[in-house]
Amino acid sequence: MTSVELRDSILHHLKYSLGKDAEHAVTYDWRMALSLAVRDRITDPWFDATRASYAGQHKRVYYLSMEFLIGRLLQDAIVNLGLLETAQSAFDEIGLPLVDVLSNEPDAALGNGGLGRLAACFIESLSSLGVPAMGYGIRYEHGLFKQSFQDGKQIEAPEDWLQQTHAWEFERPESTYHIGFGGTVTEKNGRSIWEPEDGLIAQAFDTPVIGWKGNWANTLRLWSARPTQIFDLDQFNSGDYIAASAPETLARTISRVLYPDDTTPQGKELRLKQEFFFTAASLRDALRRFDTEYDDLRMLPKKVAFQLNDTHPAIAGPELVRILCDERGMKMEDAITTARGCLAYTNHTLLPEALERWSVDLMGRLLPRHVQIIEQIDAAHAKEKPKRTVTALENGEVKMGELAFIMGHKVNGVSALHTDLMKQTVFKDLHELHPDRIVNQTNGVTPRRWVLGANPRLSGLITDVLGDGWVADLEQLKGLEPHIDDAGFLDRFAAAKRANKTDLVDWVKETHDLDLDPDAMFDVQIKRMHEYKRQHLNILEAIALWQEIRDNPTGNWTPRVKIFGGKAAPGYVFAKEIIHLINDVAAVLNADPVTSKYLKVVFLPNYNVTMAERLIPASDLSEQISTAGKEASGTGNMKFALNGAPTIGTLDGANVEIREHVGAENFFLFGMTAPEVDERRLLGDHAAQAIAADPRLARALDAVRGDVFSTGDAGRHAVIADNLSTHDYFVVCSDFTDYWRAQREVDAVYADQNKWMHMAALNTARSGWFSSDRSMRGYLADIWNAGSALPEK
Ligand code: NBG
Repeated sequence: MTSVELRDSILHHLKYSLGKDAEHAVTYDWRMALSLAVRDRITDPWFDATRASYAGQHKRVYYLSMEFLIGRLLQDAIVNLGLLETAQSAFDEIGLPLVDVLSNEPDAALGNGGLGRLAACFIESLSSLGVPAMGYGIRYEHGLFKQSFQDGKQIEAPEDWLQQTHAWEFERPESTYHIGFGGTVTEKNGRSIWEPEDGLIAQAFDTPVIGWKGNWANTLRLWSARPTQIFDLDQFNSGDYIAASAPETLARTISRVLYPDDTTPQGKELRLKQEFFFTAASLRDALRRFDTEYDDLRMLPKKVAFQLNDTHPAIAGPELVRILCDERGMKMEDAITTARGCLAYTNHTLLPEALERWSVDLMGRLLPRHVQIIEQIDAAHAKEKPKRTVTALENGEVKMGELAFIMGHKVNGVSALHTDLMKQTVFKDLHELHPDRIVNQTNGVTPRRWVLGANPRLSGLITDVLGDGWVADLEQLKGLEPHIDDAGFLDRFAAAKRANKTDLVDWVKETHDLDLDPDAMFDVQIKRMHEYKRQHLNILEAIALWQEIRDNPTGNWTPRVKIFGGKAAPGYVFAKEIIHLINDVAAVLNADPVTSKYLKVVFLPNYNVTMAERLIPASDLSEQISTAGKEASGTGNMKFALNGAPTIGTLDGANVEIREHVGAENFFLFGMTAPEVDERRLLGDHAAQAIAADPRLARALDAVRGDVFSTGDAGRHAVIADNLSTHDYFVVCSDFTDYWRAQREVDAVYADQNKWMHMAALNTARSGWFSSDRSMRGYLADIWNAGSALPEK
């Protein structure tokens, strides 16, 4: 497509789809027109992919996920279609900067963090690999809340991405399913029949997801809830307008908002309803498709794979059994075996408090038949493993992790360490019963969005050296290694980083009126706020460093800016305290005339996918400092490494594998290992001991406890100091001293820019394994037994 053709298509949509005259069009109109013009280019490959999937009778992969943190879609689509330069020229002619048009798009935050972003990367990789696949989720009207700060405290406001028309989706009024809740189960001719009492309609909205080079597109199908009955006309006519629209309001609540929590469960009725709502609709939809092609249900495991992204869709097990058995007449045991052949489960956390459990009372009220089926699943499992069994139903609760494990033919962890720990801890007993069921699939990230799209400068350099094959085969980045010492390579690498930093500095100035020095090291921690991620360890180190610079202002300090970004779940009080502390520390440090040229702290509000795309390419140092054993994998860690930011981190999650790939000498390791953490906790007074042994830590904690960062409001941050000095579950104090040591090593290396850039470039060259294409190939081979439908090249 030429830029003239693209321009004409944009103008056509502006006029005929949006009804706008170019003269009066605002940025929103141009963005919509461009999106529609680009969407037109996706439609043919999308139809072709659908046809090819049917024609080849390929096995289909269905990725069921409560969250798809897709962010903005326009630039990604343009990049994958190879239309970036074309779009640039088209808008040069129109006379509007393309960046302004692209940044007009709302960031679709239909997820909380890593789990949702992973789903988005996977669906893009499946398209890039040409695998017949579909993502199923919920079309939340309101995604993750918007965060702002008032006096340093987090304020939440509703997110409203659907206030504007969503340019990418196709509404499917004809693709609807009735989803029932409650009611009774009756027996008829030996069959159980569930007769739900209430119900609502799940309606599909489809977003095409185009893969690299536009060869294949899959569908992200999101369900929206609507009532079976719009409103009660009698009530309306009698004047009771509110009661008249009650059923509608109630039904729509199901897809109204995303639960704003990641690693804590909800235990709320609405949440269970959301889970069943999208899972049931997705299964029915997939079975409808299967029925158009095959008439033998025993073929199901050969033709259909359902991947359960965490336990949120784990009700898929009993629901599929119910459909096969009650509705399609399969024998219960066959139904269980057939369902298991299709289902697999990914676990994303070991935090015990995060594993979903539902009371049998609640589940029985909403899904009476499913509770019966879970009992039968347990019974069948006990029969299969008579010596010692593990059940999903226990002490009046349904344990969704166990249920997903028992009903999955494979269960996977998301990094090597996490998978090992799964075997040793949460699923120890089940693993002993089914030693072949747990497999590892280390997470990955899509290079299209996270390198090519987000970091055009670095990408340009890589392509100059290697050609563009690396985009589809990221391990080719290894080919950079022999060039790192070529004349000019490191200079160009450093220049790209420096230019990215300058862009960030300009943006921070413009949006937050803060002055940052692009020559300072940009030390970045961006992720959800959680005690196990230990943003408080990072800020304590900043405080200690500040105190030390004040003691010795003429010392040889390496200038640093500590950048934070991340949201705290609205109900997570302690995480909000940490935000407050970081903001208060920032205010004091940034105003210090003596130290601020060496050390600044910035907390950027409303961290989201778009902000990550801006920050990661401009980062020097990646903070991955969770308590060992707690971060299942991490995926931000991979994005930083790929973009040439070495990690300071613990042996946790995928950090372990990143360090193996980039080399121990290119990774700043500190802290206890997972077994050491467990052992350390056995010492009742580990925090007190650590504080007694490190005067720097003691002094930093005193400053937190005292008035230094409290602007007269004495004791404001005492909760944090007290927590850390007493039980300190996440062993912040015990890891502090080694963290400090590693940070000084970082300073020393950074002071030698040549050495630093060498290390940074090696991080890029050696991180190609962390592509989500590699992850998807692993799932295809080890879990789904499926493959690409594209002809081999
Ligand atoms: C998160 C983990 C991360 C991991 C992502 C994706 C949940 C429940 N888990 O470490 O905390 O990278 O999942 O696997 O959100």
